[in-house]
Amino acid sequence: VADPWGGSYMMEALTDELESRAQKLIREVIEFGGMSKSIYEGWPKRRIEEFSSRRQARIDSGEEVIIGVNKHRVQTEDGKDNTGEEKLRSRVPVRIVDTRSVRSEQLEKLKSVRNSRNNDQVVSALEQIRLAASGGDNLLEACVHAGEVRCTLGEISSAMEDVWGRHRASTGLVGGVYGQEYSHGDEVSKVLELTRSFETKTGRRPRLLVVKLGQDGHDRGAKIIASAFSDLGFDVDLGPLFQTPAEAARQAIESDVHVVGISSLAAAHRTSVPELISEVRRSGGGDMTFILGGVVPEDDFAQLHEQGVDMIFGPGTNVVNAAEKVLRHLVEVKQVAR
Ligand code: B12
Repeated sequence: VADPWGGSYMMEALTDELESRAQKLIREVIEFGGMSKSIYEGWPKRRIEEFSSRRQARIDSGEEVIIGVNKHRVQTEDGKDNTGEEKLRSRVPVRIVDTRSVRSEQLEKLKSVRNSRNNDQVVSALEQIRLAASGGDNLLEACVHAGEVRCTLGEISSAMEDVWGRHRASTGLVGGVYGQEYSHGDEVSKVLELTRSFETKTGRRPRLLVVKLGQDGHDRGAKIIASAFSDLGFDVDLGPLFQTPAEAARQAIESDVHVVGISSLAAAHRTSVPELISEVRRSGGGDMTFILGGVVPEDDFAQLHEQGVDMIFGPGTNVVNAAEKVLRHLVEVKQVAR
């Protein structure tokens, strides 16, 4: 059979729906003034963030079922649902990457590239990129030539940055989407009640800074957490992508937050998280709470806790439950609002 789905009403209906939804989005982009303009104004980014917050709320409220995540979860040996840290306890061996040795190996390679190339060719190739970027010449051709004479990616993009400047992504949050979409009001009301009582007792709302460190560009989870915690009554700051631990620590101290939430999906938590915590402590933020979310193997938990991480939340975390746990930790363990 060449096409087993040929003539299937279901398949035709699905492709028809896909096409009409895509056409709707294309019309919206055209009305906005084209794709370049929409990207510049942050329209696609906003739409993606709204969609991911809405979807997270539907998963957390159980309206959308994902087997193994919010239904029929793997059980612990004593028959309880595997949630939170328990959920991350895998029996699969994980490859440990030593980020410090990766960094020094990369620096060595960079040094040998720089020592073995013709510097005049490099200078001229980078100048050609600047010229192409400021005029209307073919930039791709200039970049290919720069690669051939062994310019590094950093040098190539810095040459363009000389002409165009550096893009700064906005870190604004989409507000209200998570709270609105979460249909079972009880859990949300309970957390809102806790945040209100926290504010009454301490004079301010619980304040959370969500950060992404190093080269980890997975920001969907961080943005969902920031938007949802904000809808749950927290005062939330979201750091920019690619912060160093020292930069994030400075932001935490300056914003005088109760909680620093690190979202890590690129396996650098073993070095970046302890660096951030010791930097915050060195700067006088000893009483802050540190929470970590994302892809963190179980084998690392004990060490991270020893280094000062208070709580770890893995993939599949229910955000309302997480917010409640964080609030209880602030009140019961840290005694912030007693
Ligand atoms: C989507 C995705 C991408 C997207 C990211 C888009 C974006 N803007 O976010 C793209 C395609 C760009 C991408 C790229 C890469 N990815 Co990727 N990616 C994923 C994927 C499939 C899903 C991540 C996600 O968004 N999940 C949905 C969100 C909502 O979940 P979450 O982040 O886990 O957040 C939840 C919890 O963890 C927790 N949480 C998270 N943060 C925080 C913070 C706080 C404070 C709290 C309380 C809770 C919390 O709450 C959230 C809600 O439940 C994962 C696999 C997976 N299933 O996790 C791989 C994964 C993270 N990627 C991986 C890799 C290797 C890469 C690349 C290096 C691939 C490559 N060779 O180029 C690049 C790296 C790019 C970069 N610079 O970082 C690996 C990382 C391996 C590791 N950590 O050891 C993973 C695990 C896949 C795998 N199994 O190998 N990726």
